[in-house]
Amino acid sequence: MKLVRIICTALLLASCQSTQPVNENAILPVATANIPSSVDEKVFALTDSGIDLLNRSDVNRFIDNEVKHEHYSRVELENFFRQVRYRPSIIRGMDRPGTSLPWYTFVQNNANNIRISSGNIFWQNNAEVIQAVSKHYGVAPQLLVAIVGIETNYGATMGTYRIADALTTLGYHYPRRAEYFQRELAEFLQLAYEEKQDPFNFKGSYAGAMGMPQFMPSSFRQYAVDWDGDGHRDIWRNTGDALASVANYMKQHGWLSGAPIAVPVAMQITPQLQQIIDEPTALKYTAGQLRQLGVIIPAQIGNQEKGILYRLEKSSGKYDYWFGLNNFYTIWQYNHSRHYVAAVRQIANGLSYGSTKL
Ligand SMILES: [Ca+2]
Repeated sequence: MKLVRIICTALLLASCQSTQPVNENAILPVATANIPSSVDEKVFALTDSGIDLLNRSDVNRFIDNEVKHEHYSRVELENFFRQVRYRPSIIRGMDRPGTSLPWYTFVQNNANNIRISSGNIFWQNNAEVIQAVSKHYGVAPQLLVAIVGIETNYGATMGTYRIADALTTLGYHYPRRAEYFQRELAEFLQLAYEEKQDPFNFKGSYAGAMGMPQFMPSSFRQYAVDWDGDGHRDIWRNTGDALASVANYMKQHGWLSGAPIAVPVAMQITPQLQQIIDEPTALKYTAGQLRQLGVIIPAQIGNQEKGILYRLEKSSGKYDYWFGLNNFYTIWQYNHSRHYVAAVRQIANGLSYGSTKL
């Protein structure tokens, strides 16, 4: 497939990284697609920025590797690097904290009543496919709606950056995450080849996340689904493809049908409990262990269930405490932020159509 002649549509993709992030939220601030590029941004070719990419050894190593896949010729890859554009606003966007806001602000920004009522309309308009996808994958319909709601306001704000520009800018002008984004760039080029599309036709967030569910290229290649069977995983324009891709991601990451995401707990905070709250997010402590430390967990949760003790700042200096269960951790893998998971839950439980609360 030649880079220069592929035709196109828009594409897709998504969210998150299953492996690496060292610190929470390092990769994808929530709703990256919602951050606008500045209108007066100076856009110029990477080759005009004083650094000829094709003279860089890391770019040439990348090209050498890609040529081995036999999807693109060396000339095509060199042309690709000549055509990409450096976007300074992308670097600024990455350095902007996405989820360091207190919960009471975060939830207002991401899971407010407008977001929830828009979700009801989205559900009404897509009831049949939402139900079918949910049933097929065994993933709650309100979760699927909440994910596309928080990510892109139900497909309204999927990002306008060319993915090729975003991933190249981050891969070669953002040293802190260069390795990750170069890997995503390689995944992206293979994905464009597989979808038989021109890489320059793919649009998304400044971080390279695509479509209604904001999949990164690696997630797209691993989890995106062609629900309607037209030969394309169109998570930008086909609601079935987008929702099935989210459902597949959640199923593959351990979603348990019929189980809650989190339950409220009561406790007197102690230094030991605070230390547990501050630990990295993982299914580490059982309900039984936490009960022995004085945490009051609803009786419906068995002693053997593992989860995450976390808190939400409901107003300045005042906290609610929660026990996040298996499904909390499933959603956390989609975006490594406890606030993100809690906001998804808030949307899901606020929707009129969900029969059970998560
Ligand atoms: Ca399709």
